[in-house]
Amino acid sequence: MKLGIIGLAQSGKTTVFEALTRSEPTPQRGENRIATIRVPDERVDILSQMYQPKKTTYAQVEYFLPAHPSGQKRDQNLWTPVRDCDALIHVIRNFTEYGMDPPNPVDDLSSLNQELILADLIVAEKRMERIDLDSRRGKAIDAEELSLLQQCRQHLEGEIPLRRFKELASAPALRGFAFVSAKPLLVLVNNSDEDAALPDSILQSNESIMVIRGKLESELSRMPPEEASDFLEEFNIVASATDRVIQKSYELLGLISFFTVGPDEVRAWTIKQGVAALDAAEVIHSDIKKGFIRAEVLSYADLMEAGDYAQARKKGTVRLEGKTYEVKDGDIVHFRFNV
Ligand SMILES: Nc1nc2c(ncn2[C@@H]2O[C@H](COP(=O)(O)OP(=O)(O)O)[C@@H](O)[C@H]2O)c(=O)[nH]1
Ligand SMILES: [Mg+2]
Repeated sequence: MKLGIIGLAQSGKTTVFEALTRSEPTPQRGENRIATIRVPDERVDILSQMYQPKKTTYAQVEYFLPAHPSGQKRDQNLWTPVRDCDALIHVIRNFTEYGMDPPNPVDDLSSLNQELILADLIVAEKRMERIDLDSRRGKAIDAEELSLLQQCRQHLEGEIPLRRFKELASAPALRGFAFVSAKPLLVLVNNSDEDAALPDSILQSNESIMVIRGKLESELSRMPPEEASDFLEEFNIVASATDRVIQKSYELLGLISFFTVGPDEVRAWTIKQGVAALDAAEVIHSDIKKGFIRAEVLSYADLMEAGDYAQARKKGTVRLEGKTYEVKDGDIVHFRFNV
């Protein structure tokens, strides 16, 4: 999962990136920054204690901070760096700083949304012009593509981001355009240190919204945990910014984790909710999908209740499932396959 950080200049993108990835400030400016961090998951910790494997592998998420502050000028190439991201994180300034205008989260949200919409509109219209030209030259055209693009244009002209239209946003025929307003969006309202609340004004928007205190949380993320814990209490922070943002991103993208366990490795795998066992197998290896026989499944909760795998088996909570079984969050899966 790759998450791209966007927002107006001085909104705190760099600060938030450093908080989320626990990275040190860098003196370089104008360079892309990318950091891969593990998805914290207590279940993986506990499974690892239980199995004492040679290796423990957490799921991973990539945060990407493009070099050029996005959302500044009307240029269709503005968003090129984030076109391959799975979702976007929009950082909005909600702190006061000497020499800056008072924060206006609602305006900032809407102006960035407009930039996303405009960029998509340009892409859609260009493509439609091309199709029109082809058709006038007697070339065959893809009627489905054209119809989808017309729908996009209609929504975009109405200033509605494509992410509001789930089916359209994920239509395979449109995938190549990588529409930026179609990407899932998480809005991070960047508050001042003392302020833990979401501004009322922004609650009416249809977005997925969270508060972050970027500056405070980037400082906390660099402290040794013992030292940080006092501050967490003092500032009433229940979970680190990293944990909260990852959790919300999983929700937003409809992602879940399943686990494989054994003496060699305990590992978390990330899949979309609703994925069948056969496709979950492919995430591990294409051979497992090809030779799929059955999946032996035990839920994490049942394992915890039973105490260990053998007990769970005795209690009958270990199940054999077929190709179409929908893998659930927290499933511990052993694939049986032929190669
Ligand atoms: N008070 C306060 N200042 C912040 C916060 N986040 C960022 N800043 C300050 O705002 C300025 C711009 O932040 P920066 O992360 O460079 O913004 P960017 O231009 O979006 O990358 C810097 O002086 C930061 O120290 C915050 O949460 N609270
Ligand atoms: Mg910056």
